[in-house]
Amino acid sequence: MFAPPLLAFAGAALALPADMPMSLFATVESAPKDWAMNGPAAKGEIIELRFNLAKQNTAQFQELALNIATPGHVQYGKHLTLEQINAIVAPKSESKDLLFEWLGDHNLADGATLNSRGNVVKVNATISQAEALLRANYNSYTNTDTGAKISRTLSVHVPEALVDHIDVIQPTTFFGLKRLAPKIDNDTFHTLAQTVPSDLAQIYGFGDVRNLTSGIMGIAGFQDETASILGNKDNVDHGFTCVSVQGGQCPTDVRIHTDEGNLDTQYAAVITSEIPNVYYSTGDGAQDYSFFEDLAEYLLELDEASRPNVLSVSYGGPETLFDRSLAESTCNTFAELGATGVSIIFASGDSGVGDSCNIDGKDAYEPFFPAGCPWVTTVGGTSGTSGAGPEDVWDFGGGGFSNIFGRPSWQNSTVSSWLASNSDGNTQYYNSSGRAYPDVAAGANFYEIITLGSQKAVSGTSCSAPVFASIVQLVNSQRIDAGKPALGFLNPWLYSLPIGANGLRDITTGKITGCSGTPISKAGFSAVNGWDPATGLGSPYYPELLQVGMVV
Ligand SMILES: *[C@@H]1O[C@H](CO)[C@@H](O)[C@H](O)[C@H]1NC(C)=O
Ligand SMILES: *[C@@H]1O[C@H](CO)[C@@H](O)[C@H](O)[C@H]1NC(C)=O
Ligand SMILES: *[C@@H]1O[C@H](CO)[C@@H](O)[C@H](O)[C@H]1NC(C)=O
Ligand SMILES: *[C@@H]1O[C@H](CO)[C@@H](O)[C@H](O)[C@H]1NC(C)=O
Ligand SMILES: *[C@@H]1O[C@H](CO)[C@@H](O)[C@H](O)[C@H]1NC(C)=O
Ligand SMILES: [Ca+2]
Repeated sequence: MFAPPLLAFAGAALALPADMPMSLFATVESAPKDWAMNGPAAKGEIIELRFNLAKQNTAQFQELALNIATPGHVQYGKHLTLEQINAIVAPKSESKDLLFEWLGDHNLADGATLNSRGNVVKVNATISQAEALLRANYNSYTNTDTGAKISRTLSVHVPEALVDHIDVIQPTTFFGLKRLAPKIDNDTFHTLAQTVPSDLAQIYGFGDVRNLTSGIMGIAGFQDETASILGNKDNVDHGFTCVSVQGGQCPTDVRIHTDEGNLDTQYAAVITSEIPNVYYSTGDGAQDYSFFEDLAEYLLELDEASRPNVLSVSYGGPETLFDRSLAESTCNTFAELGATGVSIIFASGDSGVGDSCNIDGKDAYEPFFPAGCPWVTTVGGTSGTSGAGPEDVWDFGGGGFSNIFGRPSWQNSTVSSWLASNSDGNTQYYNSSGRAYPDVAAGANFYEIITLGSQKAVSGTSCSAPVFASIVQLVNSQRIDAGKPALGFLNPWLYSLPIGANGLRDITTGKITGCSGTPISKAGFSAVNGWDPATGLGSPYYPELLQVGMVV
């Protein structure tokens, strides 16, 4: 980070009038229901304000990113460097200049920093300064579950002249991403059959994978989920490298008890074996609202050889909880990371079609984010992986339609066909024009893991994501050995494969549920022949996926 030279030349061209009109930039009606208001925030409290400058040419960039991911296109596989991406999307220098001028009017320009990409400005301000700058009223809130305390405002303003120059201002109206890791249930370890690595090897066909060492398998960790370097019992010796991003914790002891980190790293290691695994333990930063985007920005800044080929992420939360501008900005950053050649894999969530199933006072299915971002590959859950299968739907796997992101072209005909024959009804409860997910599925039920040195079983699409991601990494490592580029953003390719063969096995029985205790009856989506919003295109079958993955 560096402080930019301060606008020596900016005065005449850009001057913001002292009495400049202010425009409403963002507002929410109230705090989310688990945040109780305590009264005004302390005027002297310091918060780190973050401004994402507006990127340029987003549509043009996304068309290019799509071409790069579309088999048969002349640009397929021609991944971009960060410099090439910046050349298209970097904010106008006028945007930065205007922002610094505005900050300067409030004596905040001197301490402000610009990241090396030139799109994020941060500055520490007192609550009084932030309130004057943003014409805001910060109150102090306490989370009723965790006791966490934060200061937020229900509305934020910017000078009219700056509205189009800024994409995101936080922390303002967004209450943060806390407690969004999918639930991991301990389940009944002693009475039910567990899914163990050898089951997955048999069902997904990766049992006799040869010794691969090329490429990097990436696993994301957030919210203080550290991971033990003690492997699964079938894989005791195989570990990972932990990289601390933004102050995230790396294990100092092999006996770490966080389940999510252990699950993700243990199953990635079991499947990818000698391929280097990197666990990106990502801290919250000054506030806790932007860690998905922060990790994506971190990975973009790496040189190509140190970037992972796949990033497995088993975290997310209801789309309604996210600030819309931040969700859009994060999803756009995922598009950039995909265009550099990284396959981003997210868990679809563990609440079926939703928990509270109420959006803005209306009964509705509750889609998940980032599961509903069109630039990631979203993995739903299956059952039946303990033993030899067959797989059916894991009842709680997340599935649905985004209310923020529209249906992307690569799933248009697939989802249109499903809509035309959909027999689940309840169409008034979801937005069928939104990006539909999941894209694929993998086992979510009763995975045996090692935590604190002993076995336990966990369930969730937190299991599914690292398994699908690791199988994609196996293909990537062999592509790299063959001198081919990694697969990058997967979806246009996956949706172009004939359904039910060529690497993905159609799941046709079972139904995801959700909305229990709400007025919506028979909520859920059934698995049917072909794509469905319970299991997507189906679960991976490695030998076939490798075959088609090597010739694309
Ligand atoms: C804000 O203050 C914190 C705590 O001193 C520091 O870690 C952070 O780097 C500061 N941010 C900026 C933009 O100066
Ligand atoms: C799972 O087990 C741990 C430790 O055994 C316990 O602290 C935790 O509350 C349990 N979680 C659930 C959802 O039962
Ligand atoms: C796999 O290859 C690596 C690097 O060549 C080697 O260190 C390792 O021992 C091999 N593992 C097995 C199981 O053959
Ligand atoms: C439905 O989804 C579209 C995006 O496809 C969005 O523009 C629209 O606002 C959504 N409608 C509702 C009611 O959320
Ligand atoms: C999406 O698919 C439908 C049905 O196949 C078709 O009518 C429509 O033109 C397609 N839209 C786009 C943007 O391709
Ligand atoms: Ca199906």
